[in-house]
Amino acid sequence: MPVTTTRPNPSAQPPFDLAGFLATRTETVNRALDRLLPPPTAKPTTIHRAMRYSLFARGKRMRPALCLAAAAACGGKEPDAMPLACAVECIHTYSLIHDDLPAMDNDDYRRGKLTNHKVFGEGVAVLAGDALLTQAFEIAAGCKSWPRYPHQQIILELARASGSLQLIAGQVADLEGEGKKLSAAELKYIHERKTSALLCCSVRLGGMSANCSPAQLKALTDFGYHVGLAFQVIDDILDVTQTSEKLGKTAGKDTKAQKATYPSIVGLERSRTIAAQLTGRAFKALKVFRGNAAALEALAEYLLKRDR
Ligand code: GRG
Repeated sequence: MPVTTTRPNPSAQPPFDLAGFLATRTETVNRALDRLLPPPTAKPTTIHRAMRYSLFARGKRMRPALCLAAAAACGGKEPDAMPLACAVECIHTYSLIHDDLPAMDNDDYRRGKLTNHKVFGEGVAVLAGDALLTQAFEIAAGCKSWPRYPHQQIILELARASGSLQLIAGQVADLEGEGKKLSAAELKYIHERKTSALLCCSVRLGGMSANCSPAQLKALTDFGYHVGLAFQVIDDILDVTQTSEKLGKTAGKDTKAQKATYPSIVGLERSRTIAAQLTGRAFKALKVFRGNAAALEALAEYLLKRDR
């Protein structure tokens, strides 16, 4: 069944070339990451090769894209947002490496390749994750400072989103929920932290890099929160509807691990409706940008309709 979206008046807006946006931004983000990370030849080479192995695999680069799109919506300059887009991608990649470890989800494939610990061993994979997390803060410390958002604010933003009350909290609740029957509210608690927090942080940082107004930051927070929740609902749906080849990671893992997901609690159709409703809430949050958030809108729609 096609998913209906509530994208505001799409025909009234000039079409946004999302494919072009994603292709060009993926390239510029990759180039920036390559510049910002120690080269693979830096000693000890094992750790730098391991960091780069996962970072430059087939990731969708959605968090950097959201960061850059949010900066554009606030009238910012892309080079100012770029280090923050890279910092978020480093944190995201760290979380994937650790999530795949035998002590966590114990997965063999990620981003279309063998997982980090399968190639480099568990010890180096833990350290590669740690190094990427630390790298994110080094990158953020080296970025520009903005009148409304000095470095302290930027570092705090990254630390809060990745800390024990958000990303880590979500992962802990996810681990503790395995094999248990969770309510929809408990599942939402996990999704808010495990997924939405970092997506929300991505758009907020994009806005901050444009020295956005408090009203714009509030709108981006609202947008990021809802897009983040929709993202995880879709992720859960794809886990049961797509192949491992398409996803680049093992499909059907949630069912196997007896994880509570939206499809397992409310069924596939209702899950699709919920994802569309959440995306609708995200679109509404963009009103304040008065038509200047075409990239964010297109990304939200794409994330709802994605197949990987
Ligand atoms: C501290 C030991 C330790 C572990 C922390 C925080 C954490 C491990 C894991 C985070 C949990 C996690 C992986 C959440 C899922 C979020 C999600 C849906 C990720 C997939 O994102 P995509 O589809 O991936 O954007 P790509 O590969 O395309 O970037």
